[in-house]
Amino acid sequence: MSFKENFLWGGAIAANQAEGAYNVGGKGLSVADLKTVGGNGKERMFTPTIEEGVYYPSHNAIRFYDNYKEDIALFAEMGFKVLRTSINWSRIFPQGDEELPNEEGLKFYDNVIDELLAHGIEPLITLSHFEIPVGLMEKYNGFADRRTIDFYVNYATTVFERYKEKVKYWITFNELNFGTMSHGELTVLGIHPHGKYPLHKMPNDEKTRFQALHHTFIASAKAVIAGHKINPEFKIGCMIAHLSMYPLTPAPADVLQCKEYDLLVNKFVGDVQVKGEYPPLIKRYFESKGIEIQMEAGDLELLKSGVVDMYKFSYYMTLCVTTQNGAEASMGNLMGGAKNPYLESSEWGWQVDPTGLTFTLLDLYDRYQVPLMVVENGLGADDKVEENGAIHDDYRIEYMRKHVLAMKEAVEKGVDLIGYTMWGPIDLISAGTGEMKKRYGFIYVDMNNDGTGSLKRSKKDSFDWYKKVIASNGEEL
Ligand code: BGP
Repeated sequence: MSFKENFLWGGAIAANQAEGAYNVGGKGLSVADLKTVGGNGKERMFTPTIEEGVYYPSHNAIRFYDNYKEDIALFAEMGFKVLRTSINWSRIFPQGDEELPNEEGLKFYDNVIDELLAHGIEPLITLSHFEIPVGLMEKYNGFADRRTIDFYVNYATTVFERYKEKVKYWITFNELNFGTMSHGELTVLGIHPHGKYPLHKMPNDEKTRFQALHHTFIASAKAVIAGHKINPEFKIGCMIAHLSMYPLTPAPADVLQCKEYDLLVNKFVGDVQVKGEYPPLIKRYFESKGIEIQMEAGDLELLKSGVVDMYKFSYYMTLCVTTQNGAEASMGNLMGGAKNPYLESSEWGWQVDPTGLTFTLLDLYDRYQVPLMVVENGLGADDKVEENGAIHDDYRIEYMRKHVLAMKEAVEKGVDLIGYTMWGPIDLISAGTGEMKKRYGFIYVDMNNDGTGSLKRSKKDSFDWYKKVIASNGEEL
């Protein structure tokens, strides 16, 4: 048993981390455009307005906006079957609440999608990848206000209609479970981080956050329903940052805590989008915290009829959970945890765990029994360019080989896995830190942390390796 014949091999990028041209072609500002560079492993800083002399990594990114033809040609050379990218909402609706879309923004995505199709690459489009128009944040406090649902659905419907003959695979929100955490408020929910919202004086607290998250659930469900009406062949997925976790010790208290965190951080959002209902245990959790989700009549039915067709997730690392004080800490994607003594970590402190991917695939398939797709996975590393221009990223090849083997093992055990889009096939801006030197790509981009560099693209050793993996459908590793 191995990967399916039509297994979707490819890579994933996101508009704000790749495109640049943040104010070109009628584009409005998105929340990502107000974020500056952070430090190693530290969160990126948000400034409410653009200040002269401050460096905002998304403003130029790696100029995919101008280079998309060259970049797509390189993806095609590796044999990509699929490219996951996002549409930047604020290119289409610059303020977020306009009735009619910005034609110039759509034109750019017409070109990108046509270019992909011309190379036989299937587009997989994320509607919101950490990109909510700043206008919606300022006027409505993002998804804290129910009206934002309609703006999102109008945007989704606009692009579904436009690309109904060209795009089959969609994701409604990137890493929506990030919305369960306080630092996801701005990024996925569009809630103003400094508590300044002229129209709605809602506090930035857990109640607001979970209310806003409920609104994204409704927005996602309405988009799924609308999408299936526009084209019943659409395959629309959720996207969860699966933060797989283990109890640090077999102490029952650690095991119990781990189970509870897994529900709150991973399974809650997955259940709502895949099963169409709030899991019963999360309702109790909310009650215990005095959180009451305001629902309108019909919300529960909407969640049920707007379930996604497949479960898509990102997987980079695992973390450990413990009730004990003083355990050594580790960094991670979106959240850290206790350090696992059995695992090595990346340069950015993320614990590398291929077996954890097999475990996660089994866990998810057992729970949901819908097709799964790994839509992000990879190793962020500070690559060195040799004098002759070569980049020997054998550590990346090693990381990916082990993760592909881990997927294969899950497939052998019966998991329905339909594809793999590794993260950042071309170096791009880090979402977590805004750095450029945290590189994931098979393609090197000559650009530095401060935005200087020629932007020239060159192949790393991993480029040919991945080409071979795709050509052999995951057999030659
Ligand atoms: C995910 C995001 C991506 C991506 C990736 C790697 O959480 O969906 O946008 O950037 O993580 O994270 P980082 O860029 O912080 O290394």
